[in-house]
Amino acid sequence: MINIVAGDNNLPKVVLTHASGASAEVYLHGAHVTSWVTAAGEELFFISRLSEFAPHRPIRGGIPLCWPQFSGQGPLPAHGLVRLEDWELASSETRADDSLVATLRLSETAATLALWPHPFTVELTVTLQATALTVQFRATNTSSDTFTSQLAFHSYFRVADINQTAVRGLHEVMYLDAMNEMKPTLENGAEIRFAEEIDRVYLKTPDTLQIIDEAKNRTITIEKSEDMPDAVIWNPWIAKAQRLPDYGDEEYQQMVCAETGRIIDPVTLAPGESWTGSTTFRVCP
Ligand code: TA6
Repeated sequence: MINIVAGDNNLPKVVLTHASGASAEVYLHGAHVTSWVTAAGEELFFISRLSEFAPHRPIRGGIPLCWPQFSGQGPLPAHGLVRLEDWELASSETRADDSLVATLRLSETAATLALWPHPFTVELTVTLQATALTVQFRATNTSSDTFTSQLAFHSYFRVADINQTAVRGLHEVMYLDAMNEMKPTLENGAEIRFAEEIDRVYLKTPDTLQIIDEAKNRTITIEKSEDMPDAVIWNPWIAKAQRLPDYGDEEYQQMVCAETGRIIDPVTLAPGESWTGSTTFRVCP
């Protein structure tokens, strides 16, 4: 079942409820996925208890969409424009295999044109199955000029205890270390564990990453299915957590960002051209 209901601060959200009991929620604000719940009722995404749900403000947690710019890698607001705008629900359907599909759409607005003078249409398609969630982003250049853009799904996963959490799949992959002036560095660990702020952009990564939540005996597998060469691993740890106004001081203990995207080699689109990137998340158990 797919319907639109009033969410936090009365912002509209699309609720997908799968026949298995699994569910997901995506706010029209920013086409922001804020929840993915297992059939057993376990929430898999992190949302800060201090997150704003307000016009032109980002939601802290879930899957912020970073487009056309990642982080501060350009002149636009951090992580670009589209997570700050109100999208529309373009279509929704229940497929023969019981998967639920909702597509949200946004075209340029006065606010985006004021900062980035390019007409565009972007779509986010969310597909919910019993033990998987897929997000697919499609950008189309509807202008008469060429433009270049980055895309990242800035996914915040909930974990029981960051001290019992590991990320696997990035062994011997090069990363740019945001904690060391973006210095190119080789990942020499078979897994990444956390004891300080980690903020790394991994380049040309394998198509599958895993988050191991040892305390919950749970694995989330991240499959980068279409043109998503890069991955970002981030935990703010203590000092940065205390500096973020929409993030609880202690919340670094219950989350890890494992992001996927096209960051280092941005996409250049000629007029009329489109680009698509997608990622599938699977949970076990
Ligand atoms: O993806 C990691 C990162 O770029 C970090 O540097 C940190 O700034 C994080 O994103 C959160 O960004 P935000 O603008 O949502 O506070």
